[in-house]
Formats: sequence, C-alpha cells, structure tokens
Amino acid sequence: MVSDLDTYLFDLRGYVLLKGALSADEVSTLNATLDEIPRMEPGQWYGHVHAHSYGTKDGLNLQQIYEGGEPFEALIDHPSWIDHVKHFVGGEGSFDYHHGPLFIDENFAHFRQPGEAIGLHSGGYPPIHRNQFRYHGGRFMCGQVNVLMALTDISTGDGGTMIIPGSHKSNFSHPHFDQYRMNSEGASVEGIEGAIEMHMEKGDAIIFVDGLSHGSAKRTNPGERRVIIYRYGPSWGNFRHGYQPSQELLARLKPERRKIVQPLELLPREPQVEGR
Ligand SMILES: O=C(O)CCC(=O)C(=O)O
Repeated sequence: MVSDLDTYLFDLRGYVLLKGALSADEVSTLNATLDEIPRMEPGQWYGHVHAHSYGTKDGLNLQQIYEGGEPFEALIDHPSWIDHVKHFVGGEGSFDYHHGPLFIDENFAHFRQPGEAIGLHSGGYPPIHRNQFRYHGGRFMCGQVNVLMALTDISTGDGGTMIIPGSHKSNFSHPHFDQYRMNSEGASVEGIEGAIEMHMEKGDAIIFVDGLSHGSAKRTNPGERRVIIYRYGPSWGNFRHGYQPSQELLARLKPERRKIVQPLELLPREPQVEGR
C-alpha cells in the first residue's frame, strides 16, 4: 500500500507529503467541530480536551483532540496514512506488535496566530530513542512518526512547518541550532541554512519522522493557521504529557482504533483487596 517512491523519499528526506489526504468534506467537518470548542486559555479543559502551550508565542494546542468527537476519532486509523505509519514505525510480525500495531502518544489541534511560531527542535544529533529514525534488518523501526494535517491553506506568511530534509540521519548538530531553537519567545526557523518551508493546501498531510529537525516559520499574515498532529510510535509507548483516554472514548471506539489509543487494557480492572 506504500509506494516505492514514498518509501524512497521517506528514507531519503525523512518525510512525505500526501496531497489531498483529507477530503474537502472532512476538512470542513473538522473545522466546524473545532469551532464548537470554546477558545480556552492554556490549562483549561473542555470535556477531556485540554488547552496547552509551551510558552506565550508558540500558539495554542488542544491536546487529546481525539476526545473531541467522531471526526477526530476517524483520524486515528485514517486510510490515507495508516499504512504509511505502520510501515515506517515497523514491527509487524514481531514482539513490537504483541499488543497492537501502534500507539498515539500525543494528538492535538494547533492554532497559530500572527507573531507566533515554533523554533527548531529534534534532529539526528543528539540521538534519542523516542524520536529515532532507524532502518535495520530490512525494515523501518522509527520511534515516532508524525502526521501533520493542514486544515487551512498554508503558504508564505502563514507560519508553515519548516524542516531540514535529511536531518534525521545527521551525525552532527546544526552549527546554528542554538540561534533558532525552540524557546518561549516564539523563535522561528526561517533563515537557517538547509531548512525548507512546507506549503500545503488544506487537506494535505505531511508524514515525518520526529527525528527530523523541524519547527515553523512565524505567521505574519492575519488570520490563523490550523493543523492537527497525531504522533504514532510502537504499541509499548506511553503518553508524552501523561494524559489518559477517557472511559467514554474507549467504550465507543471500534476495536482497531481502541488498540491504537490504548493497546493494553490496564490491570487490575477493579481495585484488588489484599488476601481475596
Ligand atoms: O507547527 C508546526 O508546523 C511544526 C510542528 C512541530 O513542531 C511538531 O510537530 O513538533
């Protein structure tokens, strides 16, 4: 299901761009569902959706957005990317698949307003397990594969994602990393040698290994950029921020999706009384 070209490009560059991954109807339903969620300050909850940010200039994240309704549940195993993600995280037929194919360790909608950006982070150096890029023994074994879906058109001035293609394999830190690195002041990636800005139409999605150096340009245009990001890794992973799926969500998800949200049913199911 994953073309040889996508495999080649993901290995070479660390990402593939899927044009039209979401239909126009899906994009408008996702946007309309987001519009129904009141704008919150970081720290506030709307049901099981949590408003979050890293600083004051990096935009607003609605974490656990798969709790926000069926349109977000459908993204968990969306046919446009699920085979790519399984292929690049890897592990089919091995112990990594013992409890299911994948685990989503973070999922959120992100809103970027004028003046906001996210600075450079990740990269092949220094290497870490969680976001590593690996191809070994004839298969991909990536620690974290992200799907970033555009819900608005993203062009010059819109605060697009920026990546350094090939940096997932780098053995060196970018010598100018510190000037562009993620901070609470809204650092952006524009200007660093080797980075490109990803222009997208709404409905497009980028699949990228988190070990790729990435961040964003600063938004200078009026209005807001909207994306949704789901991060996938092997089924034995754990939540990045310590969120947990609600019982309501687990109860309504079909088994294939529940396995990706909570691969293992946690034990004991009921509190145990000693000696019983
Ligand atoms: O907001 C963006 O475009 C970049 C996303 C990002 O930095 C991330 O996925 O870690």
